[in-house]
Amino acid sequence: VKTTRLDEYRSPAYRVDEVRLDVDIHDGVTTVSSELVLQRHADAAGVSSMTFNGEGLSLRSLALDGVVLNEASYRYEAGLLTVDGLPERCTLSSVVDIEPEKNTALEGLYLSKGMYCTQCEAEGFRHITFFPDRPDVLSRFTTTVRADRARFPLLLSNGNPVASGEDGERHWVTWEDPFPKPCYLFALVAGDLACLEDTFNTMSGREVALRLYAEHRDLDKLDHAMESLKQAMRWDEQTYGREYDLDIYMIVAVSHFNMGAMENKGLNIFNTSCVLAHPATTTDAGFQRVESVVAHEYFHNWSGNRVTCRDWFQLSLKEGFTVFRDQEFSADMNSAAVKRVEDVDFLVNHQFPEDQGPMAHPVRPSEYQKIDNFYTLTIYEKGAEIVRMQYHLLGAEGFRKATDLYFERFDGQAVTCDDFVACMEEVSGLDLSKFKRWYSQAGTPVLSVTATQDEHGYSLNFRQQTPPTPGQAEKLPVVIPVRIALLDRDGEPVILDEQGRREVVLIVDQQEQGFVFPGVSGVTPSLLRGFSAPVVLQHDYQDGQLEHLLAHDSDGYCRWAASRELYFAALDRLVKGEGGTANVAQAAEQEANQLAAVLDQVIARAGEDAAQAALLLALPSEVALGDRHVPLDPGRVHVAHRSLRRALGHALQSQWLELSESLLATELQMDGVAMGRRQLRNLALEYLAAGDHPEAERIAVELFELPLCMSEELGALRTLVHYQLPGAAQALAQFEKRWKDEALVMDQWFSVQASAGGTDQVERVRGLLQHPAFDWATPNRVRSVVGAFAGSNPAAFHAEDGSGYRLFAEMLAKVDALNPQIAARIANAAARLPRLKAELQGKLRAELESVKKGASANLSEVLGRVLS
Ligand code: BAL
Ligand code: ZN
Repeated sequence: VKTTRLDEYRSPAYRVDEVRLDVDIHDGVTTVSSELVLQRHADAAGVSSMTFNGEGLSLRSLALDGVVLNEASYRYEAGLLTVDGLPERCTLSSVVDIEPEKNTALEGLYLSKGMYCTQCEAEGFRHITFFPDRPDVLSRFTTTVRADRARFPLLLSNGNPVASGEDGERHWVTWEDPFPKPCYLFALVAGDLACLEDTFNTMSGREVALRLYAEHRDLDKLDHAMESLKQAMRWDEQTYGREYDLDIYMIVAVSHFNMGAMENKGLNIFNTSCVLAHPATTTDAGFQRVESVVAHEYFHNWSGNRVTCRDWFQLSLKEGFTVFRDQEFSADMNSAAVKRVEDVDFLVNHQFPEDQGPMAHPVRPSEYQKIDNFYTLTIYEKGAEIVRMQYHLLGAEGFRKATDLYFERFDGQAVTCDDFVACMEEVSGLDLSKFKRWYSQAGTPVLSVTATQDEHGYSLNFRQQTPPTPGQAEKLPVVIPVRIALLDRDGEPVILDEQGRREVVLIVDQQEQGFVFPGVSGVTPSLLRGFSAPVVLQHDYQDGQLEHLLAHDSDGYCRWAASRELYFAALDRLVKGEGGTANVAQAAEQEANQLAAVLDQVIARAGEDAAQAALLLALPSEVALGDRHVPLDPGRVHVAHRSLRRALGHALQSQWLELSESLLATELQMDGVAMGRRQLRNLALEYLAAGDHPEAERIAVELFELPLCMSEELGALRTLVHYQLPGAAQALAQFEKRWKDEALVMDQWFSVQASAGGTDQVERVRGLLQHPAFDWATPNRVRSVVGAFAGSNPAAFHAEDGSGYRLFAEMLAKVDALNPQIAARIANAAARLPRLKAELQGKLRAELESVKKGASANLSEVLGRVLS
């Protein structure tokens, strides 16, 4: 497999100014005719040959300026068409046949439940026609789509419809996109879909038609996406001064989709899971996800489409920035403090492990084999944190000036992360050269802090170190903005400097650095407020300080981080403790009794913000606990986690019972407050069940029988199944009967079972694969079983006898044969291999090695790194 390297980047010899496509859809074979208007770049004088990507295309004819080319003047091999003898300006025409019906990899043009649709990012367009498939070739597209009129009444592509016609039983529509774009933003849809229509008046007074398409049966599930879209459009105008530029904005929901959604110019294509929402079928988390993904794809219209990436090494230029934008949007639409903690929770639980394992890579990688494998949490979430740090370094006003400059200067261009940072520097006068190490160095920096008190005052001393990662043994210090406050005995932040500030940002950019606060004493440090940098913070808190932070800190992140520290300290002791299970249970009781007082205070304040209370009261996940222990013994971690859950359930049982019953709503509300209350109640119910409370089953069954919404129904089902309460089997059967025709709900049904912890669960998961509704070719269904098993069921996945690994390997091979991208993504669950205890490492290694033998390039790259 070829490795692509950043330092080998060369600009293309020819531009493609115009693309005229004709896509003629017939059952079995689609014929794509294309005309590319090529123009040699001024700095490529003397070059007269050009290569075009093309994968699996059946070439029917090729012509240059209308003259058919014979086979002596071109070569098509190994996915590349090379044409020689090109003049400075010319038109290359080709006709190819493709077979979308056979496309199970879901890259390029494919069929999803009777509808034709496309996915071209990153390198899907080469499966449709010949093209220089790279993001720095920007072209104006005109696309004609032809298909049977009765079966495919709707024919869509990017831009505006400019002509249409009928031809017997067939019809055609021509679309013109006035904005030059890279081919990864090309999209096409042919289907029979229902449409929800609305309009949006932009800040300059233009009216934009908004059209959301889904299967007819799902028309009632589009309102939330439409509201979210309009809010996102307004927010981008108000926050970034960015206005939408076409007359139509379309979103199409499709069932078979590798990603969450795709920002194709004017024609977004969405996984149904990220656009459809209805209280009866969608959880509250699902509602929030729709809001953020709709916004994310919309924001790409500027951060990604109008200004795009020069090459795929710059992927975080658009993804990190756009994630930051969608996070801030969601924070503004909901509770900012809760949103920040949720985002940090996700980052530390998922991106940090990626950064600490064999898949670690910089936010701007320097090489890759398959770019699809680099749509990672590092590119997205860590990338967003890097943009967030720049936002805070410049301040809101400075950052806005810098983004204005960026959008204005690079509109219509394909640029780099350096170009983005250069705008930040130009506007602020800051020198960010050292800061840019965040882009090029992989690994999560560890920031150790010690506090000392002497006659000069209170001092904080920092030491930073970034651990080695594959291919990067040595690391330089990075620039770490550390936002801090020092809390007095009443929990009030003290004055820190002569300007009277009670919160300051310390810039730690040396390996070791100290800061003195004269005259300050008797304080508790509140560190990394707002999670001001993506680092692992280490500090030995004095007795009672974490409890003090949890009780008093005004910073939501620091309260949450204090709760994590307390839970992890207790859990770590249980994992490390000697003795058998009986002793663990006893030790867990003691730990729970210790924690009870401070958790009781959180519960007492739950009325202020139920969502925040739920975040503070939830134990860190079993997987997160495992990540703290090397060599990892997942069985031991499982017992420790389960024991503390049970002990906390028991120690606070009257509080959990009270929360389970008092938070019950009588009518459905879908606002943040109501969602927070449901989240807290579901958590309380789980604790109640964990503590074997006799009322747990009754409450869960009542809730399950008469739920107000899917969050209640699924919360009850999860409690019944995960705690193996007697009503579980009946509830599963009832749920299946109720929802068998709702694919997204059935995904949840599968996922609840595949993630039900317990070492005896491997056979149960194997059974799910035999269910008639299980389908290897549907990514959402595969994720709901294979993904949930490998990612959220550590006890079964790491079963001592290796049966979980065997099942995992079998599933990977099956998925890979159909859809390499999905297989490679799921394979990331094996990245903890080097941390496992020796017996398990050997078993997992053997299984992965056997899968690797016949693996696709995508899967092979991931397994190669894991096994290296
Ligand atoms: N560009 C791929 C999907 C997304 O990040 O929006
Ligand atoms: Zn994106």
